[in-house]
Amino acid sequence: HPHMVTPVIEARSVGTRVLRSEDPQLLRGRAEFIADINLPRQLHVAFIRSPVAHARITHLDLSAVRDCEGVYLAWSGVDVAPFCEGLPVESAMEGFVPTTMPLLATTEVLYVGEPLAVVVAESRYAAEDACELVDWDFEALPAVTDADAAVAMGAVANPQLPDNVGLRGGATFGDIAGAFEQADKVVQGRFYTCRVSAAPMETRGVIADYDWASKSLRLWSNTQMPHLLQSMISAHLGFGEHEVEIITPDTGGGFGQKAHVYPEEMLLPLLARELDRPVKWIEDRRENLMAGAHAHEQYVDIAYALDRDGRIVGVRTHALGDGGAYHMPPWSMVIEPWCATVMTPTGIYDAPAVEYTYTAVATNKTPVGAYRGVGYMAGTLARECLADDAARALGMSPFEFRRRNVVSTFPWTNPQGIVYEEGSWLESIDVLERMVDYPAFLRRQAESREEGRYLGLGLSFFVESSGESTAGSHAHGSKTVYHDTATVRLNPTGTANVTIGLSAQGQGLATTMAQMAADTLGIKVQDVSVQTARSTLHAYGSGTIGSRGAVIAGGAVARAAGVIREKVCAVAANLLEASPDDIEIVDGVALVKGVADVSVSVSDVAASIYFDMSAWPEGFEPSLEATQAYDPARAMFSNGAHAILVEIDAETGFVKFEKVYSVEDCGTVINPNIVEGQIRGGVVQGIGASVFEELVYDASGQLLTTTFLDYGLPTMDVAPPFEISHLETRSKHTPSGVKGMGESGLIAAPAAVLNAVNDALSPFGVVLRSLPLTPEKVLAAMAGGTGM
Ligand code: MCN
Ligand code: SMO
Repeated sequence: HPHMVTPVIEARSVGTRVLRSEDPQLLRGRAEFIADINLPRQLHVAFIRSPVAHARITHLDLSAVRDCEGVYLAWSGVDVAPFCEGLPVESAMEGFVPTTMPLLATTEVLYVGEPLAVVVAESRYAAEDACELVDWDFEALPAVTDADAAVAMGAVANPQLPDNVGLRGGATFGDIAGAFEQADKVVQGRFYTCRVSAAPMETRGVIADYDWASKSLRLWSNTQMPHLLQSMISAHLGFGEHEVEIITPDTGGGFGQKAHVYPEEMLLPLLARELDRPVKWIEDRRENLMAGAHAHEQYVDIAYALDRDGRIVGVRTHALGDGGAYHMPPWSMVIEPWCATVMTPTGIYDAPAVEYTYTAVATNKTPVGAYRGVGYMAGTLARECLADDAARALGMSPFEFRRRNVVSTFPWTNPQGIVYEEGSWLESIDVLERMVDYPAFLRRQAESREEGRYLGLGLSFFVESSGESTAGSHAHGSKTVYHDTATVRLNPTGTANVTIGLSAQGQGLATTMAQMAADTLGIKVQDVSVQTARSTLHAYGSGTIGSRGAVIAGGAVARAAGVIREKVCAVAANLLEASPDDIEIVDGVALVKGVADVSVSVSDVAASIYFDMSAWPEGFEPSLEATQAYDPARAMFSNGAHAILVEIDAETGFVKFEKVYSVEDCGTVINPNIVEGQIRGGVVQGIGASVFEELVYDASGQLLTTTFLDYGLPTMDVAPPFEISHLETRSKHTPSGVKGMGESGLIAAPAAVLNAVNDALSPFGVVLRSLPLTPEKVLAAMAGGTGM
């Protein structure tokens, strides 16, 4: 996109710790989440969900439900099918086997929690009570409950995927066979990332309101992808796209789980139209743990061929993902194993040959979707934990092994042909080693072992493909095209309103986009108000995913503000009798460069553009509102590392977190407070996914963890203190040199945790490779001396 000229910004608020403009509402309880919204005449929705993992529906009678007091409607899959066959997931990837997820199951249920029927009543109580009266019968079918069983084909999980395979693929780059034949040493391992939930603080929710007179549908959803939802509703339910408005209120976290289109979001518009009443559904926590997209579950088998000097000469990796019962719209069950292999095999290492394969299989469990750094987490875990295994095998420090293999000259093209334009990969090793004071740690570790205390330090280095864009997607061999806009309006008083096409779930986009706009316009950040995509009627967006907000929304804001800035300069030049090229704007004042006392305020310029034609230069077009799109020309990679210090309680096997050291390089940091908050939150989610969290199924496919008593989220009492260093290798391709970083914490922390635990366990001669690192597992390793 060479035509996408972006203005050069003189940073004034970018890089400073501007306080989040979002927080006053959030902290004072004045935010408006979807559950807070109530429409006149609204009715309430509850779902009847499958209690079994896999069965044929032999009998389903809703008449008692319908007869229940306060019930307005009850529908089964048979009632819904004429309106919509379901949510199809297709892909241009060769060999991809599509599925269609019904809005309500019709003939078979494929996982516990799958929606079977929907009930609308005057209250949620009435709806839930009525759900109890369903009269049903099932004929049990064999349940496929893990990926290995799916491959073994003892039973079929979903008749739409007769081989249990959603997609199988792979590729080889360089002489991989030669690398392994000639290797001095081969290290390898099978790593397992357990099934978890993003568990956002706020569960999902939908409100639909249809007006038959104007044929307009308003749909409130706390989705990360409002425009995709609008398109899906139009394509699959027959509403006019121009007659659908998606409204995203304040949202309490999405983390990828809300980056999908769900059956519930498709059903509520149909119900509102049918009943001519607004309908509301707020997911409860049990539903969220059962039916919100699950995440992560996969095995990664990885091997390094090493030469005599400890250099990686080949990487072989295979990921086997447990995708659950359907492709999760729109990303499919493939993204988790695909990202774990295609996006991560080389990391920061100069490996000349790569081979990967990936397989996504169906099981009778909740569909797996996106969760912060989807697939990157498993791929990074495998690669970085194998790096520590290799260092141990070579008798080398883990820093030294990485220094020996790191790429240090840029641009670097990896064996897959992906170009990395810049990075502080070597520097991040040096900085992290200094931060942890490695020699001092080794002394402390040795001393404490003598007292029967087991300390461990684990490292993890990452490269995050951020600023997800058309170019980034194409570089990785997927064909997604992204489109995002922002609108900037300068008001007569010289303040600005900005609208972006991305909805926000807590990332602080309103604050950081105000910083981008303020610096481009040359005004104070307090004079900019940002509206994130609360309504699809305004700016357009492809979704708050793939750590793209800073780069993409930031780029669109800078471009739109750049258009306005030029107009301000043109009028200021006219008023000051200077050339527009000689005008600069500093702190809300337009000056003639090099002339001290010739100036006019931006507010006076803005007022005259609105109200005083005499100020305009010849042929001036007086709009002070601009909409621009942005999609960067190149794939964008940020990088960094974490070192995590743990101590294992030898009595209980409990992993205690003493300290996290983080190095982050996301180019120019727009707001250090926000970036550091993203690191802390992401790393603590990574600690959760490595030690505390697991969605557990029994052998019959029953989900056992449906409350926060059974599903262990990390809380403040396990969150350790952080020390964070910023490196700033600017991108040449984005306004201000910004790169994204919103997923890095969760991408990289689990590898550091596993490496730390294995470092602590090294006196026992065991290596663990399977998450979560529960006290039972750690104690068994200490007692038995075998790895698992
Ligand atoms: N930022 C910055 N300087 C940079 C890069 C980023 O100040 N050089 C700021 C951004 O302006 C933004 C935040 O850091 O305010 C994250 O930016 P970015 O990396 O661009 O990520 P996105 O804005 O696209 O957010 C999405 C990303 C993803 S994909 C997931 S998943 C995730 C994450 O952000 N979900 C979150 N962080 C989350 N944080 C919260 N609180 N809630 C979620 O649901
Ligand atoms: S998992 Mo983030 O929404 O890309």
